[in-house]
Amino acid sequence: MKRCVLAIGISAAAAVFFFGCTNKAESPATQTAVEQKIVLRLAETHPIDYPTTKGDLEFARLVAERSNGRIKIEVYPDAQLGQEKEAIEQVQFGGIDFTRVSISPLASFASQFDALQLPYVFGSSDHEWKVLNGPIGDEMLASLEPAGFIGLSWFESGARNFYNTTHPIKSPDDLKGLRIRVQQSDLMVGMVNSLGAIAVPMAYGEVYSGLQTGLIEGAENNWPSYMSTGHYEVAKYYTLDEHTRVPEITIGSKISLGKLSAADRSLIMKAAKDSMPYQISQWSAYKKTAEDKVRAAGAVITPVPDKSAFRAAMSPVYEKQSTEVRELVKRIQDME
Ligand code: GTR
Repeated sequence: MKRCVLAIGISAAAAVFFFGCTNKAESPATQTAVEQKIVLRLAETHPIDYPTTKGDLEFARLVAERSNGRIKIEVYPDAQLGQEKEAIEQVQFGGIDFTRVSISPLASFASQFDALQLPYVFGSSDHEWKVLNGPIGDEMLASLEPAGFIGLSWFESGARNFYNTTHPIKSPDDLKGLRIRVQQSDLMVGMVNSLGAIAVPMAYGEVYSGLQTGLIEGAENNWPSYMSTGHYEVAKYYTLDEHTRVPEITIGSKISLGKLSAADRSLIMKAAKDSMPYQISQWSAYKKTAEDKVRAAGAVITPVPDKSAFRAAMSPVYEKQSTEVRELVKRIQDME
């Protein structure tokens, strides 16, 4: 008797679509898979036109092209699969296969990542990329495995700046007493508290309403995020203190990727790396558009030509770091 089976399973590892017609009389060895397609999901917090999402789509395009359409990565933008911390947890448990996140919330799962988000640890974008593209970057990606992640690639994130609803911030003293939203990271809480402000860890998607309702008075982010979230509409004082350059990262689930063949895994890992130049190329144009839009909307931009007062005020954060992080910081600083 001939029997057709359509099995669509979203396994913990991957959504695998398998269509096969089998004859009950046949031995398993003669059963043939008509088509086997692997569908994997990637969670992204930003909108579809944001540079990181474009990088994700490039990653997916390369994987599809190089597997002749056999492996499909579905990109879910706009935090459709959850906010960053939840997306990371899902990846850890294999419920989502990949996510592109800031390393800031990831550091709660792998504390060595704090070395990359300390204030002013990178002197410039060139310094940051020298570190990420060198042995430290490779070691950091590999170091995620014990936590259940496969570190895949780095994306550009620019520098983060403080903004608020009430007044221009010209010196660290101007931040005192302000409730400032930070990413869900202990280091970020410590950094903002060291300025005499009150750190409020909160998911990215809640910041706009937080600013609007007065739950918080400020936050901090790069030009592209300040613009794409519309935060500039409700918090118009933006200070160019450039306190951090927090890399963006794409991670895969060790559980999901562990279920693929070694060849498919390396195809995916190479495609992720190869998507980096495209994302970086998208960044500068988007950043310029963001800056123009924010300025045209009447935001008050405060330049900080001498950042030493901000640097000094945030330096106590370094003292709280573990030996592992301090050693990494030393190596990072030696590369400047
Ligand atoms: C952005 C980053 C996001 C998210 C956000 C935040 O710059 O690209 O992934 O981490 O910051 O502040 O939560």
